[in-house]
Amino acid sequence: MDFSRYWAGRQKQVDAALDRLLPSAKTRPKTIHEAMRYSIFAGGKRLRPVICLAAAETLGGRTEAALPLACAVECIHTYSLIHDDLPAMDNDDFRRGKATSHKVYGEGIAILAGDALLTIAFEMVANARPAPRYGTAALVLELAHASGSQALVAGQVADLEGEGKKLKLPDLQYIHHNKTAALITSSIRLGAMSANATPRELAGLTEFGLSLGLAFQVIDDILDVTQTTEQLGKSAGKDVAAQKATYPALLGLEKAKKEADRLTARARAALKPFGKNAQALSAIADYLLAREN
Ligand code: GRG
Repeated sequence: MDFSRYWAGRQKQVDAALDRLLPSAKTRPKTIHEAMRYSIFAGGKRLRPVICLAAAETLGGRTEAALPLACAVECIHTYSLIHDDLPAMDNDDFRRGKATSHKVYGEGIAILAGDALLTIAFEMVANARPAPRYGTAALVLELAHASGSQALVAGQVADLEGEGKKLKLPDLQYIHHNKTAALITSSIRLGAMSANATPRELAGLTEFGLSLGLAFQVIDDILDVTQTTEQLGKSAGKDVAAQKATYPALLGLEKAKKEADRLTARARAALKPFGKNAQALSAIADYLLAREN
């Protein structure tokens, strides 16, 4: 498959759907809608929505059915980045190659833009067409669990509280699992649910998502120490500066790279039962391992 073309095509579909589903920048109060759109369209990779669509495709589902769920996940992800960049958290000036939300709109509007993106994500899921096996409540619950205090928020709490402390590998794995892998896994599960996955199919794709999500964060930690700010579009070297526990810090760069390879291989192995239908998901796993930003 022509992977670059595949990815660009999916990004375009996601961008068009986000544009349709978000209030226009002229909608009153304009500032908040401008701020929501500023961060959403700042140039993210769209990994989570693209894997959501690819999971649906693996099971023969329709892209149109998965798109609102894909957009919802991107809204949650973008809210988490806006809040993570705030002075009270990671205090960053630069994200997706642009000034962070609070630098452009001020802290108050940045907090509210995050809140509004979090909220509209659930509106998108509630308005999505349910599948025979997965009603609206099941879809809402899936996203709520992945974004809540026992997943995404849990990871952020552990990350904040771990700064400057000597964390061990299991602590780091807990952070990665919750801060990163939970939402990535949920993106895949939502795509699979939109395609009316059987329990067995859902379990297989969940296994893929967990390994992919963990690999993604190990690679992110590696890129933080090997790439420049310009290459990343966000501040490089932040983890070392904040004395954060990361795979390179705990294991060294070489072992961290081996761990990323091992997790990616585990992710690909979980796709075996899906054969050729999982071609796109498999290519995504390879692309993420080789990525430079
Ligand atoms: C504030 C509740 C709350 C949570 C924040 C997501 C997060 C938790 C913090 C952001 C910083 C970080 C390193 C998160 C881990 C996940 C990650 C690597 C995010 C970056 O994802 P990409 O590379 O970003 O997909 P783009 O900009 O391409 O969408």
